Amino acid sequence: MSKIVLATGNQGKVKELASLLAEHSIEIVPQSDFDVPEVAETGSTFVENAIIKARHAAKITGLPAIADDSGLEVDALNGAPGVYSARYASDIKANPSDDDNTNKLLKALENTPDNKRTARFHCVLVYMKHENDPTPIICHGAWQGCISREKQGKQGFGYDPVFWQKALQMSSAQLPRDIKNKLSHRGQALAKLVNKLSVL
Ligand code: ITT
Repeated sequence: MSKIVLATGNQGKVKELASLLAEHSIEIVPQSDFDVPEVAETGSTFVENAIIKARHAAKITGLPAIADDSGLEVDALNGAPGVYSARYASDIKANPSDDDNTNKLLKALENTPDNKRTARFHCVLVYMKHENDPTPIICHGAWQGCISREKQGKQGFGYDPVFWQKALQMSSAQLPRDIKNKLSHRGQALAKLVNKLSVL
């Protein structure tokens, strides 16, 4: 299989996807190697945004591309922050950090009881052979958890410090990396994608 460009500027995603793909004979090049600029994520679904990012990277590099659009769905917030997960606290601060977003989430759930703090991460991965690929491969993974009251753990990125795994009594920022990669929304979506790519 030829080189594939990884259409993300998020280093947390690059690390996880690269370590998962290293087990397969798929050669991935991060889009930063080609100076691919950011593209506006104007879709209202993970699927639309992942297609926008994959198409953009494929157009600029001339290579097949894989994009990841992901986010956190919190039941007590009617599904927010959802597709806006990376920009959740942008009403408070321009270009919010992971910490800004997580603090806003903890505040929004301040009065939510423990049994109503259920949430899940979603990840949609899209593979496009070229910018005009009419049949992108689309794979979805979801990972169930709940939102803790405090941040715990230093690994991972985004909302990992508050994404609590009850069965393991750990946040996803405390899980060993290989365990997160096995369980996570991204790990699940990537396992499906690798399977589909292997039959191309
Ligand atoms: P790219 O668009 O460049 O890929 P991004 O961070 O803007 O990077 P998204 O629009 O897909 O990506 O937003 C995903 C956000 O969802 C991410 O910034 C985190 O806040 C959150 N998120 C997704 N997967 C996560 C994970 O495994 N752990 C923690 N937070 C995660």
